[in-house]
Order: sequence, then C-alpha cells, then structure tokens
Amino acid sequence: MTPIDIYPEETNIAVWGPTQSGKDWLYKGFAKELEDYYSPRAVDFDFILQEKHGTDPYVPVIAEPPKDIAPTTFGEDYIHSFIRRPKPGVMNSNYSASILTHYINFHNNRGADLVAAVLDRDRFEEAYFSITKSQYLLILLDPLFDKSSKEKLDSNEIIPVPSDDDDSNEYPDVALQPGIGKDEYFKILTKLLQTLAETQSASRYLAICITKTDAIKIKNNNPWALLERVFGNKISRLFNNYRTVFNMEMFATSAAGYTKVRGIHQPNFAHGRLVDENHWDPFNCAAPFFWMFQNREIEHIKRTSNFLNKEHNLRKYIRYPLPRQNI
Ligand SMILES: Nc1nc2c(ncn2[C@@H]2O[C@H](COP(=O)(O)OP(=O)(O)OP(=O)(O)O)[C@@H](O)[C@H]2O)c(=O)[nH]1
Ligand SMILES: [Mg+2]
Repeated sequence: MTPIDIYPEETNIAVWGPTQSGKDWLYKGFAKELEDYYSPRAVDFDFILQEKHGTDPYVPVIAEPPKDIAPTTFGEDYIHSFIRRPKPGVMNSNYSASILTHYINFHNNRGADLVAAVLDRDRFEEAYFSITKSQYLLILLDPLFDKSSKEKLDSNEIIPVPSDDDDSNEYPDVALQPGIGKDEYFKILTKLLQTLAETQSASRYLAICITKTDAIKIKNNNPWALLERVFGNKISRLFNNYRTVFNMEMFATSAAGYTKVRGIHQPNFAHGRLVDENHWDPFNCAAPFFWMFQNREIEHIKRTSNFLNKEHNLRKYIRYPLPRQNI
C-alpha cells in the first residue's frame, strides 16, 4: 500500500546547538530508535526513514552506531523521507488519516556557526538562514556544562581543534567552546528566542532537547522540571515566557542510551564512545521528531476538514507514541 502523499513540499527541520552538544548523535539516534525500538514494538505502525542522494531514489537509512564522528565543519542538508505506515494486516478505515509521508530537509551545521549566527547574522548568514527559515527547529541543550575541559580531555572526548586554514579566530570564544556555562547559555538563548520571534512567519515549532541525559545524575520524568533542576530557573523561566509565542515542547534525550550490566541499567557511554555497540538503544531521540510530525498532521486535518467532519477526523487520528519514561 502506498502512503498518502499529502505533503509534497518539504518539511524544513533545522537543528541549533552549541559546539559538541550532540546534534549528529541525536540524529543518528533518531534513525536507530525507529528501526530497533519503535518499529518492532509498535502494534500498529512501522516507522521508516529513507534518504536520498541526488536524483537517486530514496533508500532506507542504515542506523550506524555513532563512532568517531568528527565535529561538523560546514552546513549540510539531509534529504530524507519519513513514513508512518500500518503494519501488514492491521489496515482499517481509521488508519487512513494516519498514514503519511513527510519529506524532510534536515539542516545540520557546525555548533560554532550556529552560536555565532545568533550574535552576528551577517557574517554567519548561512547558519542564520537555516535556523530562521525553518518552521521546525530542534534546540539542543548540553547539560555537561560544568565538566571542566581537563575532564573532557581525560575522557577522550573529541574537542574540535580549529585547523590552520579556517577562520576560527573570527569566532567569539563562546562559539568554539564545548560545554558552555549556564550564564552563557542564558545570554545566547535569550538572543536566539528573540531572533526567532522577530523572524516568525508561520507558526514555529521548537523542540527543546536536553541531550546526554545518561551522563547526569538527576532523573526526572518531567523534562520541564529537569530543565529547571539542571539549567536553573532563569533559563526555565526564559523558555516558559515563550510558550505563548511558539509551539514548544521539552524533551530529555540520550543518543547513547543505556545498557544492562548485571541486570542494572548503566549509561552506554564511556571515554567518548558507546560501551556496547551491539546493544545500542538511544533514548527519546525519536520523540521530538514524532512531536513535530504529529503536530503537522493534526494541522493538516484541521486545515482540510470542514465544520461538520473536523471533530470526527481528529477523533479518528491515531497519535504517535508518547516519549519513553526514565530508566
Ligand atoms: N554521554 C553522552 N555523550 C554524548 C551523547 N551524544 C553525544 N555525546 C558526546 O558529545 C560529542 C559530540 O557529539 P556530536 O553529535 O558530534 O556534537 P555536535 O553538536 O554535532 O558537535 P559540532 O558538530 O562540533 O557542532 C560526542 O562525540 C560524544 O562524545 C549522549 O547521548 N550521551
Ligand atoms: Mg556536528
């Protein structure tokens, strides 16, 4: 059966996050979680992510474990399609409103450019446009800001070393720094949210993702409460103030995920890499994408229904899975 092509136009999804905040890992985690967690467990649907190169047809994304991923050096677009399709044999009329293909243009960029673009839009125009022109934006917050650079080096994490031929001395310090502090986050996020509000054309969707949650001791099933605990109430209030301006949701994610050691869940991450690649189970990396797709689909139903059938169509709509709860 062919999914309904109701969105021939691309969904522009951009990601914003400081240097080394986990942008590449999160996107890889999204593909893996669809393939290994959601598709086998979901009773009704398969979730399929496909990629396209040039004029070739779409092919399924192979969810490779993140290994030796170099810091991103330039802006890149991933042309993908995402399909939610009923599993064979479970078709009935209720599913038709919920079968969809989304064509995605996912804009990834170097953290340094994304931070610098907030401070100086003219010099970092490309990154500026990718974040302001995308109706859907993931904003990544790295909770490991209090880890000293020494600890990071000891744990073998890859620190981006500017090469001789780049123009890194034009970047403000905060842009190149992995693990920026709370105060710097507050300043940058204030500017980012202001900029997004000023350049808003259609309603914007912001998925705020606290990344690397495997590495923090605090556990909380409410990501808004987690934000306040980890980033403090200034940042939490800042986001709360914008809840009436944007469609906004908070997610606690871990691209590394957890693995069981002698029956106990442990972070599947040490010394800059996955501990057990064979049991790589990213946690809630799909959730922000599900939230975006669901909102887009509900908006579509509202737009295309009339006064008489709107309620009925919305009732028939089958929602995406909710975020997973803490380990
Ligand atoms: N503990 C833990 N560490 C993570 C996780 N995701 C990423 N990391 C670490 O963070 C590093 C940076 O991740 P990337 O995804 O490359 O970060 P980025 O935001 O794309 O960085 P730039 O391209 O430099 O802007 C990785 O090399 C890992 O060491 C996670 O879920 N848990
Ligand atoms: Mg990157």
